[in-house]
Amino acid sequence: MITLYHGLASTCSKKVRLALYEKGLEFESRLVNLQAFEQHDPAYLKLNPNGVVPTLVHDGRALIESTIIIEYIDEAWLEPALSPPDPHGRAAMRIWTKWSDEHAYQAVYVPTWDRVSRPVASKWSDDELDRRLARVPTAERRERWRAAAREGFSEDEFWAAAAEMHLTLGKLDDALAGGGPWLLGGFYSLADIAMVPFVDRIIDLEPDMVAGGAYGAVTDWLARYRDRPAFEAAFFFEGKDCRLAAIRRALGIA
Ligand SMILES: N[C@@H](CCC(=O)N[C@@H](CS)C(=O)NCC(=O)O)C(=O)O
Repeated sequence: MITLYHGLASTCSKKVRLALYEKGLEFESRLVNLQAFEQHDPAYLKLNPNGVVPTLVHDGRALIESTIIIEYIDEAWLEPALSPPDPHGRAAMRIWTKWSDEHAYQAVYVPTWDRVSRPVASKWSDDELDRRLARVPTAERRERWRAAAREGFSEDEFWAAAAEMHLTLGKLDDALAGGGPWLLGGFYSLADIAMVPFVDRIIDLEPDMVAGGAYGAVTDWLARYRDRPAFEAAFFFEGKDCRLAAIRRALGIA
């Protein structure tokens, strides 16, 4: 039995949904409302001590960290294989998954939190903020929520994030420039799964970044992606609009 704790619009959750759907796996869905701080409920923290989504529970054992979860899915259910058969191909794939964790998502969270978390958190009184921060289990996330609630991001942080997003889009474009169709060439892999929520989030938040033919190979890759049934299922989960614009409307901050 598989249970997925996830966020509708969460990029890391989309990675895991995509891997599950590519394998044709059924799972029980437990949506976690991040803006309501459900990720810090004591019962959830027992599954994911970092207080973030996603968490996958398989046969009673909880797994955390989206990249580790998608690797687990690929190893636990062999067909269709989402990792190349040769060590060199696997290493090339892990360069992408490592980059996604250490650079791509670290950058795209800046406009994401500015657009969604900040409008919600900035309304909290000092007392409410203290109460909420007391439940955040890691110092890193406590600081993220505190900053979102108060001063927000600096100009320098916005510029650094934009530079990192452009760098990542350029790397993707170079990798796909030979015609792809996927990041490792003919083999569709966890590298594609790790990177596509990042690109989709940029189109959602900063469409100008990829407008006018900039990163044309990436745009073509995304168009190919949208034809995959697993993409539709993961990015429009149970028919719901999982883009940030929809979440902002639901929160009354659009
Ligand atoms: N490295 C973690 C990052 C998880 C993460 O940051 N999840 C975000 C949603 S994409 C989250 O739960 N944010 C809520 C919060 O930080 O309180 C992973 O890949 O699973």
